[in-house]
Amino acid sequence: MKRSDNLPENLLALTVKESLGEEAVLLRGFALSIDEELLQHIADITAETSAPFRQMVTPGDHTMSVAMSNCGNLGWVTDANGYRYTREDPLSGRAWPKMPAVFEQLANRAATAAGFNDFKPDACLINKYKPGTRLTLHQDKNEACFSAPIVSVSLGLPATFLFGGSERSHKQKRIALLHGDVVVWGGVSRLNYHGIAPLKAGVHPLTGACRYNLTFRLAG
Ligand code: MD6
Ligand code: FE
Repeated sequence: MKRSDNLPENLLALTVKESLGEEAVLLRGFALSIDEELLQHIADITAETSAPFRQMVTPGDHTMSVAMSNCGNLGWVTDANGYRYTREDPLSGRAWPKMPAVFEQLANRAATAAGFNDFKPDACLINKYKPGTRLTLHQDKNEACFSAPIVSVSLGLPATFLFGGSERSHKQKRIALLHGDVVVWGGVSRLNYHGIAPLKAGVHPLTGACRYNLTFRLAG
């Protein structure tokens, strides 16, 4: 039996919620019971013959330090033409890999635990961080509608999450995100600025010298 066969019970029973602000919560260890299954899916999706990790280029011609891929009906991309969602992977010209059922179920359960019912993501951005890589402060605003929450899953090396307010200048909280943690935010916090501080060196027993992040969104 795969561990996701008892996903709802596993996930809901173990929830410890920490508030990060209005309508923003950290579910400590929420994905821990299915960590290996999630990592196997990430490996399959990002295999050389599927949708491999790549460092995308911003419209300002800056190569992102974080490597990215996607699964689901829509995938987030950036290039000289801007930030947007596409149905096809620009590297292969094919549709992005299908979102595994266990990903969708995890995102839906986490959203429910955070107070957002009926979340059905159509996009899953997969981020890979090596030591020293970072994600500068940004808002997630390329989605067609901001009424759905965002669900973000951390795997592997720990990271420091920077969580600010509705303006870039607002003071940021610094939150340690550990293997298996899930962050959910929406509502009044949906457009808050956030980022990831440069990843510290380390080795995780399941991922080696890296951190993965899955970000689920309703993009289209
Ligand atoms: C990361 N996450 O955790 C990057 N965005 O690697 C994000 O940019 C993010 O965690 C929106 C909501 C949650 C997130
Ligand atoms: Fe983001």
